[in-house]
Amino acid sequence: MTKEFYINNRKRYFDKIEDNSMTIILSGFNQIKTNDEDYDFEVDKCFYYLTGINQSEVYLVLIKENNKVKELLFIEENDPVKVKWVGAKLYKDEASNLSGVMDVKYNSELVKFLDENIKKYDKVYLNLEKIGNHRVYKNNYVSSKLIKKYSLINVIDCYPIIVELRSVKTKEELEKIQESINVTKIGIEELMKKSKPGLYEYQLESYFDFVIKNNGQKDVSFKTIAAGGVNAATLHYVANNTKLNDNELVLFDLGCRTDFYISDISRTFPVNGKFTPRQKEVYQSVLNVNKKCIEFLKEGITLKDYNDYAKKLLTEECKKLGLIDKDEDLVKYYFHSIGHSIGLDTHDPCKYNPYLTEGMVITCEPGLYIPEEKIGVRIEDDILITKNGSINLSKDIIKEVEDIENFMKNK
Ligand SMILES: [Mn+2]
Repeated sequence: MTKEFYINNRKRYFDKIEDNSMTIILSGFNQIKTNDEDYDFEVDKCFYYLTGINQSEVYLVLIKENNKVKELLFIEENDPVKVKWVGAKLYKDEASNLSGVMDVKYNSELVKFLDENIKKYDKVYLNLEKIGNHRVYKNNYVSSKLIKKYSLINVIDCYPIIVELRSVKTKEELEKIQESINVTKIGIEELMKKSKPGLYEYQLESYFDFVIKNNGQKDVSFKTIAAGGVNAATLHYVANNTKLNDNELVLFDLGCRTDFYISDISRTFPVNGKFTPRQKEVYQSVLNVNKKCIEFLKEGITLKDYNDYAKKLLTEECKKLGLIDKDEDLVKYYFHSIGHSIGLDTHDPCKYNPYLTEGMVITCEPGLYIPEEKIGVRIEDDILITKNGSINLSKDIIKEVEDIENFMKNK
């Protein structure tokens, strides 16, 4: 993304907040993994959305005073010894070039700055995401400290405001998501080409990882689900350590991320390239629902409408498959929701906006899980909501029975 994207995001944020206010958002801290090793740093996505900076311990301070705006960044100063060991962190001009924030100071100046300024403003916006949750979450730590230290009373949570902005994607964001989907397509085709009985799930998974690493500065969206046979009946199976058998299906739920913009795709195919008659029946049922739900999506419906519609269709399919007689028994074979927003996060937050609006990207992921038959099928696409309907951004990733069988025969 260019810095104009982040400048514009801050402008949209400023339009939504109250005057005479200060906003403080942190990028996050490094987390110790063990001994002298850290976990990979994962930037706070609200911070990233406003700055484009992926680095720990960077603070964004936004001031809106008499409807004028002031933007500051506080970054760590480079230590020459650390530079020799792990490389340099951003210098001031680099932080400016990425974010478009011109006033960059060092973290050593932050406390003095806050001491002198924070009390001048009627309202202080802090990121209170997940406060009250049992997990200690990045910004909460800093927010709690600030509230205590400065006896802040008028604290407003900026998380819902940023989430509302994030849930509707711009043209640039859609391009990143599309790029992630396109690479995922290559990866899935590689899996279908390499699939054969006798491989372990993790061996097949590794061909996807290769495609991701080999396609530029990308990463997987989340831990890949590679589930053969009965394992596919566990929704978030990630052990991926079972041998793939002849005449079984394998379910992949995976994705790629480009500049943190993710794709989230599921495909299910026969390990040996040919569906059994029963597998084909179940697969076709899920595919019917997938296609009807994609057609159903458009601006103005709610996620509840969408979920109810999917359940109604899946209930009909389960009856046709001879799995259930009563509607309430659907839960035996389908127990998750039909879709979620995607973006900088795999489950991108959008709960503050009950109605789907143009520019949102929502997954469509019906599934049926029948452990007694060792069958689990999920088919997931990424769908752009428009005024009059929807656009399937992953329509080029094959999913028709005939196309899968032909592709795997000719691999
Ligand atoms: Mn999903």
